Amino acid sequence: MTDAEREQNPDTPHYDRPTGGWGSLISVARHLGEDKPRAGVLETLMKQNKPKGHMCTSCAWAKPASPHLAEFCENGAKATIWDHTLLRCGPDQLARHTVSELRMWRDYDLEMLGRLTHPMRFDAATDRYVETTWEEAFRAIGASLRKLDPKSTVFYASGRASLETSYMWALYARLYGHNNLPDSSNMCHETTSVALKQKIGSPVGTCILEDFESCDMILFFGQNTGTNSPRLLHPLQEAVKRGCKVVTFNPVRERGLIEFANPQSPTEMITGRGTKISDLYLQVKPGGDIAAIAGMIKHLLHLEEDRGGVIDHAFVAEHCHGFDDFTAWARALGWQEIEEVSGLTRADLIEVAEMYARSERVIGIYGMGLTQHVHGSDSIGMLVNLLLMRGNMGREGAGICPVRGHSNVQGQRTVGIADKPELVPLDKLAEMFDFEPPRDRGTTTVDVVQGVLDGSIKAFLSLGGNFARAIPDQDRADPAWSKLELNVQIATRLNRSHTLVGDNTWLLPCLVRGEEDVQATGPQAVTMEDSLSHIHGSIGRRRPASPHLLSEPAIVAGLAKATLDPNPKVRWDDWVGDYGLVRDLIAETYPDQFHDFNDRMFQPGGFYRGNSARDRDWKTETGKAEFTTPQGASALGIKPGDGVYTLVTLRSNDQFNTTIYGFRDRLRGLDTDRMVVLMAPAEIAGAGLSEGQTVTLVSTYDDGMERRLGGLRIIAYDLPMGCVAAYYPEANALVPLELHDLASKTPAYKGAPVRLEPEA
Ligand SMILES: Nc1nc2c(c(=O)[nH]1)N[C@H]1C(S)=C(S)[C@@H](COP(=O)(O)OP(=O)(O)OC[C@H]3O[C@@H](n4cnc5c(=O)[nH]c(N)nc54)[C@H](O)[C@@H]3O)O[C@H]1N2
Ligand SMILES: Nc1nc2c(c(=O)[nH]1)N[C@H]1C(S)=C(S)[C@@H](COP(=O)(O)OP(=O)(O)OC[C@H]3O[C@@H](n4cnc5c(=O)[nH]c(N)nc54)[C@H](O)[C@@H]3O)O[C@H]1N2
Ligand SMILES: [Mo]
Repeated sequence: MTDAEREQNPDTPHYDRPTGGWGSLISVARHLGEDKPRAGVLETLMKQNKPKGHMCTSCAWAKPASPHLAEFCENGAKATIWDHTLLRCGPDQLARHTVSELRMWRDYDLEMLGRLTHPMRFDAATDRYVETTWEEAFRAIGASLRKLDPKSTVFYASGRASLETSYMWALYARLYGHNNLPDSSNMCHETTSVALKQKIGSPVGTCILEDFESCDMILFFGQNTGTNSPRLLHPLQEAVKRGCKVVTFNPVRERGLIEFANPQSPTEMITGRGTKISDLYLQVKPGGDIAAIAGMIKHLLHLEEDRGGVIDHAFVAEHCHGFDDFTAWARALGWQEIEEVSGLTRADLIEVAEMYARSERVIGIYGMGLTQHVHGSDSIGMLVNLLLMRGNMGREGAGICPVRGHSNVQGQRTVGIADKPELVPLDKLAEMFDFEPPRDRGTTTVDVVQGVLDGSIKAFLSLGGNFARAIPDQDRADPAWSKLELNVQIATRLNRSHTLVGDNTWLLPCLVRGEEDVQATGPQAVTMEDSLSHIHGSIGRRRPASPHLLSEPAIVAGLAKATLDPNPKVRWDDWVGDYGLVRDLIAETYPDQFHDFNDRMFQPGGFYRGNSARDRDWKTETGKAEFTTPQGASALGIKPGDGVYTLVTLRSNDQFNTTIYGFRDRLRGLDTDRMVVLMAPAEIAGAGLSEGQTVTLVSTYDDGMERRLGGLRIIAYDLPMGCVAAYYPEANALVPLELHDLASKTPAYKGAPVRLEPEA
């Protein structure tokens, strides 16, 4: 077994203390100082992720039934501090800057203006945002939508809005007449929704928190736990202490998967020593996961022939389809190709395969490292293949566990925000609300950008998020936004999408989840679904940042009433007065999963809405779990070579998507202005470049379009050969829109081909 610690190239930047520990406490304390939170934020934090408290607005990881004293992590704390800042961005502040000027600002500086306080509209004459009233905004937006063809409009949602808001948003779109309901998932885990549905008949992961108590091996693919879902480190640490083996596949040596010190363990805090997480850390090349898993599978097939007892034949025979075709493919694939594409050695892959063969209950965890590739669906299919071979699906302590992003992104799909009408009970909606829902397919993120570029999309309404900054090819898309006939942004802080204005642009500020939401029947609660399909109630208790804010349900209702003809079955005002009525509608629409919703919403640990694949009920085309054969050994659309590198876009430890909290990527030992490109030392030397030199990255995607990003400083970093890494969203101009997962259209943010041009 290799010692994960010793493998780190000591000459490149890294962090050698455990994740968590004092480092995370100090970082939280610093943000408490720098980000100007309002008094009482610590009290709010202590209630976070606990029954009758508010659910964190950062990641979607599960909230346990018996929470820790502080059930929040460093990044959850940053998100809360960010939400409850003292800084304010209202008409007075925005009168000082033209929108053209704001468009040049960094993401960090835009959000640092503070919480949006008033509804505003863009005034082209002065090139500024100016105050408006809610009545005027709803009236004008409704009137614009009434003039447009519904099919030419898009209702985007970022994965933060509650189940109640999301249900209303999707219903509003369908009553108006379209399924153009992309959400942030279309840039994220849509690969999961499509691939898992096809392969195991359920679009979400099969694991629940208890599985972490009995698994004996965890395989981690492309998910950066220490930064993006730190509370998962707790069950992980407990599993490791029980003797569970962990193997990580990731091009970057992410500290959270190497060592973790629990800030709530006095011993670990005093000794400064944490728990080693990964037994084996394999720096797979970007896009090399299909090959890596294929190598393991080849060895498993070999072991089966050699000594038997490796493949769960009974399970495969009873529950699966496609085994022979897939194993024929794996047998035919040569080790040379496997080693080349994965960048890993046959010996290492055999070692993991042996560990896997010895393990009885295995969980496969993954994140954006698998989903954001041209053949991302194939990578997920390979992980499913590996798990199915030994019956590690639909059994306690085993299964597949995609770690979702936004705190309610999974739930948004569950309650109807879907561009794919077949996933929504349209007949039921038709009956409940007495209308004919649209049945045609809606738009994905990629379709939306194409539609904005070619002019077929005329209106864009955004329920949160920062779409224009999160998408691929943003330099190409930027100028097109101003041509929209209507642009509506429901938001909490100013961001780049709000600066790409047209004549009819509206900025509608809303409450955050931690704020008190009082409606006609009193204070309201909302709900969300975590990554493990558990539903939680959430109550905000803080005074709103401004008296002019409305809740998201109230904004959706205000827009809908102004857009649609009255319908006695659609009672927007009643629903806003009592969100419990919206939960009743959700329960009526999805009775199997949401029955007795209002009674169950505060169940400790959340209530489980179930998963057919977990029960080995395969809702696929064949009625069985599918072994699938990938299209090739690499997940990349374009292979590196001859001065062409695979660009991986990364999140730092100091950001939540396009919200940049600061500039320290502590867990990677980096403290930069983010305009950097990371490269293996040997790669820098081989290309005749030197550390500290400034370069331009140029896309080599061959479609006649120019894509460049200059001013990037080279940093030597412990990475595999053939790839470079830069930060998201700064590097998004280099990701071609057309380069996306073939099955789901999730952009290939982890696999864009680039070359380097030295700057003078
Ligand atoms: N603090 C914080 N928390 C967050 C977020 C945030 O920005 N900040 N974002 C939220 C959202 S919306 C999401 S979707 C999740 C994202 O969380 P993750 O799924 O962790 O996403 P990333 O950080 O983009 O990348 C994951 C990892 O993939 C690795 N990787 C890149 N290419 C490959 C590859 O080809 N193969 C393998 N095996 N690994 C690869 C990268 O090195 C990185 O460690 O986190 C959520 N939580
Ligand atoms: N290159 C590259 N690009 C990527 C990725 C990548 O890994 N690499 N990851 C992709 C992924 S996984 C995702 S999920 C997308 C993220 O895409 P989005 O979800 O669209 O973007 P966010 O950055 O999360 O949105 C931040 C904004 O949301 C608003 N906001 C915050 N809280 C609330 C709230 O409670 N209500 C409302 N209405 N608004 C709120 C604020 O105004 C804030 O500026 O980006 C994708 N883009
Ligand atoms: Mo995401």
